[in-house]
Amino acid sequence: MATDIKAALGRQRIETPSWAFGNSGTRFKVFAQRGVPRDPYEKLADAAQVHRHTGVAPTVALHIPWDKVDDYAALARHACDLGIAIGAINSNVFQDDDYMLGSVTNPDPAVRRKALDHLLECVDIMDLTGSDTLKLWFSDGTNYPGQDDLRSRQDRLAEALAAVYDRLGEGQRFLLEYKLFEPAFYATDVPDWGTAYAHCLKLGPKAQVVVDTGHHAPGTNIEFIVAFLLREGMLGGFDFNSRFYADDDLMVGAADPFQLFRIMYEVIRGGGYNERTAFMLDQCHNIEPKIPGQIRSVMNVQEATAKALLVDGDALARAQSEGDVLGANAVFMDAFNTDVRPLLAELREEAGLDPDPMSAYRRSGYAEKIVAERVGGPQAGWGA
Ligand code: PSV
Ligand code: MN
Repeated sequence: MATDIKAALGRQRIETPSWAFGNSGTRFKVFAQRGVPRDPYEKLADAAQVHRHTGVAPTVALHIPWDKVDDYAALARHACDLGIAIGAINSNVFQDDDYMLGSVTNPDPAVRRKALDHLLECVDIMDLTGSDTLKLWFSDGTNYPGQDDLRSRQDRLAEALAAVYDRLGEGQRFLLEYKLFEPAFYATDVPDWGTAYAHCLKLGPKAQVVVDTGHHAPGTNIEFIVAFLLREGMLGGFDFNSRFYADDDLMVGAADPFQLFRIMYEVIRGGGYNERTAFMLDQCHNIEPKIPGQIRSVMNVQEATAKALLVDGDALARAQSEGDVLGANAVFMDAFNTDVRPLLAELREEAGLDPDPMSAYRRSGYAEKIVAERVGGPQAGWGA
């Protein structure tokens, strides 16, 4: 049993986001940290540290244009030299003045064309980097009732998605992300999983939904959404993070480890624990150091996964079929309350890693090295 669980944990892959290594903050203040990367190459070097100490984070997602470079093939080679690879390409149609009234749903056809060209450019970058996943998030929406026609905006969105879908090559897919609100406050054009699901369903198997755990109303049962999407073959992956209030982008598993466990249970139960589901982090480390913030997040996902794998399926099925409410709940809680840290330490040692990635990183001297070496030049951050 423990051997099976360890084997399953050994196969786990968690993707880090390049933007987690740059400076970030709130609309009130972005705090600069020393040693932060100045370009995408340095971001990849930091991501490689997360993989070096955890052994389960071999890919890093890019965000375009934050990670724009002249030679994407060279960037992919750099990743390879560091022992990692480029993961999902994240599009960005939310940071240009032209997008004030929307990107692909903008009433102005010229702005829509510009947004679509960017999305198609992201597919070109997939070709150049070997990435198989495009992540689409649209900040599009309206702030005031009557501001624009809700239905026409859906038509424009569908048209753009179809054009991107048609451009996808063999083995490529896009993941459509939804978000309840922000930056639009009255109506968001892709506000929920249902809207994302309906658009993807119309297009075909290369379009799937991505669940960003921070993009729901308080109290939403995210694991239900996960179970449903998996049942329909429409769950493409996760943007993992934690929230207390809205889209806080805090470390996954920090605010609600029980919720993360419940999500991972449904992933396993629904047959989604494999390479077809992208387990990505989408976080910003505003006040904590970034590389250990990512290491901690990866470990939190591993711990939730280990606990979910520990759920005794036979005992649970028996209790459920007998209508034993408390018994079934106890099976769940027993797994959640198990201390899986020794098991994960053992797994790391067997893989030739330090059993404690956080302290291994601290002892490596990498943090001091980047502070000493990365002097001068503008630091990477939102918008760079
Ligand atoms: C939007 O809030 C989002 O979750 C999307 O994934 C963006 O690309 C990402 O955050 C940027 O941090
Ligand atoms: Mn996200």
